[in-house]
Amino acid sequence: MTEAPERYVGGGVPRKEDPALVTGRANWTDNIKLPGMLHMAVLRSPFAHAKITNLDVSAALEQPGVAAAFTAEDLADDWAGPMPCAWPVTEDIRMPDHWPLAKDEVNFMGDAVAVVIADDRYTAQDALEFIEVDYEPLGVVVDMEEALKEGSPLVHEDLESNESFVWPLEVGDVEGAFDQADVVVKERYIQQRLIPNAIEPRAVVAQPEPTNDGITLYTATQVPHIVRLMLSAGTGIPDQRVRVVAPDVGGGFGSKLNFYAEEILATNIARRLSVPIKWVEDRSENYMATIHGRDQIQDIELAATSEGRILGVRANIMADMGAYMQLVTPGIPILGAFMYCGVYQFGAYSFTCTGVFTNKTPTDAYRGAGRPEAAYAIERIVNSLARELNMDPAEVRRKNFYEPFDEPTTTPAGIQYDSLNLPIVLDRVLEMADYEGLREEQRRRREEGDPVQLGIGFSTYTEICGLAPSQVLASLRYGAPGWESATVRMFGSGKVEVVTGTSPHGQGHVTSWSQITADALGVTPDDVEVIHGDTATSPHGLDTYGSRSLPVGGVAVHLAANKVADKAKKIAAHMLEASEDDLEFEGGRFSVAGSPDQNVTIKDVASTAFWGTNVPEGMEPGLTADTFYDPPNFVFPFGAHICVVEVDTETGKTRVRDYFGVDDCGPVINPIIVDGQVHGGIAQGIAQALYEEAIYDEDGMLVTGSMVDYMIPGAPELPNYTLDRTVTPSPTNPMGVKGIGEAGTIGSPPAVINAVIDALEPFGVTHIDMPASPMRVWETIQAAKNGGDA
Ligand code: MCN
Repeated sequence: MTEAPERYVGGGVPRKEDPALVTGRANWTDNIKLPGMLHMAVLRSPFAHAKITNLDVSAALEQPGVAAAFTAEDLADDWAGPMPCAWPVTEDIRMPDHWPLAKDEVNFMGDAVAVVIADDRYTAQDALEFIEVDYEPLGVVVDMEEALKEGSPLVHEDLESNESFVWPLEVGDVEGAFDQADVVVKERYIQQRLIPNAIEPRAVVAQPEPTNDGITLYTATQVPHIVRLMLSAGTGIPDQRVRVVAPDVGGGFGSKLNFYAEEILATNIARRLSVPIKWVEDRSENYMATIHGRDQIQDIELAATSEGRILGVRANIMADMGAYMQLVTPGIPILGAFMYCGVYQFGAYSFTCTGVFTNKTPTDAYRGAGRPEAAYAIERIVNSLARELNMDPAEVRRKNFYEPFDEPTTTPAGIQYDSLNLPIVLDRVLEMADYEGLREEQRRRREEGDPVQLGIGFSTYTEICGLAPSQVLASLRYGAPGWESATVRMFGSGKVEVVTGTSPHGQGHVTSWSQITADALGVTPDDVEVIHGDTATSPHGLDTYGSRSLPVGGVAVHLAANKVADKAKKIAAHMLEASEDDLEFEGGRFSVAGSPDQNVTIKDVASTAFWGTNVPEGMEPGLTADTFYDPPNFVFPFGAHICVVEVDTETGKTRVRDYFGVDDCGPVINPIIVDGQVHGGIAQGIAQALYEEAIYDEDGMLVTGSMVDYMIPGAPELPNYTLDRTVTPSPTNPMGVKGIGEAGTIGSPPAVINAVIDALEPFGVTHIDMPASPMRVWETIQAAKNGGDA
């Protein structure tokens, strides 16, 4: 393979995406205006669980400007079956039928009941008021433990239980490990429910194609290729006539890794009425009807020796599915199944996950998806072990770390980590934070009885990302392969077009893929155009989630670009009448070793390949290469974080004073982008730890239904991060790269909560749940002062 010296990879190339974004020239789905386009509004259930005893849209139809209105019954023949769940994690999983519009019964507040189509959005929205619906309320269950009790209301009567599945994993002699242990620590953690808040809510424009009975769907999605598959299966339109376009997408954080009812409804109605249909979610619909994240109860036990060596871990998880399965709902906790052993080497591990239905919005992927939960549980309980043994939390971690390795190494959960070097990240973060100095300050403030106490919290994490190998995904019953595809084309001008199957929505793939291609072909990033997010121009792809884009899709670009460089070298050798082996390639120029005057640029070669006049005999003209890349393993970024908080013990308010992180995602393509990903990721983790929580009342009403009640932190709540990196290449892929898109969100919540608990140690506090809001912290302090009673 031709390897050009790297010029742009690793450099801080400014994001090519940003000028359009910051000057308002981005092309959001809501900017799309098509001739004859009508607008859709969705009537949603105000009840968490009810029978629909009467539904009549006729008065809505009489409103001026209203073109149509539909119920589930009206559209019954337009869609092949219930909405798909692509990850039925066990063979005997219970899954309810989930229709784009509820049939006879609604199962959560926000469930779609009927739609109105009108000339404009406001008319459609107003006409919803004229739809007559009678509901007969049914019993509601919002709490997972209640849901599993005998006699509890059933979310779906026909399933005969609120238990969806039980997914077990056991490796090694777990009983034996716990029998032998000197110390057993047992704790329960609550992963509160979270609401993803992408800046751009969901939006859809469906455009029927009268000439071939096909459909074009513009949708604010992370997964246009997966949406194409689903639309084709549900409508029966052959997939080559289904075009799905993800225009500029304003964030997703997992919530747009899905296939939603509104995508189906807009498609079906556009085909029925033969006009384009637009639907744009408003923020309160977003809170009710786009998926939620987390919502788990974690019972975790850890067995150790009196010296602090871990012998075994048992994790029993309950995961709230909400009322239905969305695209990968049941698989989300299973993504964490292999990660509750964290960065520690020991012999015995068991994990069980019970999936539970409740009358709430369905859960699904939210940044980290399964891995933040696992990292939180193990990083909290390791801290508790340190407390139990009166050891320093850094030392107990170090004692159980893997020795550094750079070849695949089997973990207690039976998978293989690719490469880890934990001591260097821990040493570096301790040094950056001046750990000794912090402990000294803490001692002093404790002695002085300072009402504002200092807390220092650790997290040493790894995570599983780069979601691929197709065979492994299939063995986990995941409903999609894991490869990624790329095409690299060099035109006669020497300019380059890269077609990628990834679908960026904030991650800067255009810049990163341009850097990778520029280095392989000796051009500049500005010479490279990256095409993505449109199944017509980028037909093969499996999209963006699970921090897979660089370790799978970026590697595919690298491989395709190098194939092009290899062909260019053959043509250059022919042009120079030299042997290929004697050619050197530097700065976009092929020259004969020892005779630098004999040279051609890759642009000359591109022109020659285009004209087809001087290519080696038997070689096709043109400079194009395709790649499908399916890696042999996942990748495992890792890191060590220290969070420093000040907790006002009189008001309960926590301030994150400093945040130190050393992360390792292998070689970095673009440090500006990686810093941005880590910053955003940590912010989202701090948000979970201290601020955000979706709350339902006992009737299943979403109490935190807007940004007024759902506390999203802003810049004033967040510290300046002090970050560094180490570079431990992955043996999984030829670039050695690991993903970074979720690492910050995975590493940070336990660091923050461990810091809050550390600050409250003088009060004897050993536990607090997320979010550690001022009220919760204050109540915890009062309870500790009263000997445990709140
Ligand atoms: N990168 C790099 N060097 C590395 C690793 C990554 O330069 N060693 C760069 C990549 O080239 C790419 C970016 O970092 O430009 C992220 O790459 P990767 O880690 O492969 O993650 P993905 O692109 O697959 O992004 C998915 C990830 C996920 S799962 C969520 S959720 C998330 C996240 O990205 N949602 C985001 N980051 C987000 N950022 C924004 N702005 N908006 C979202 O919705």
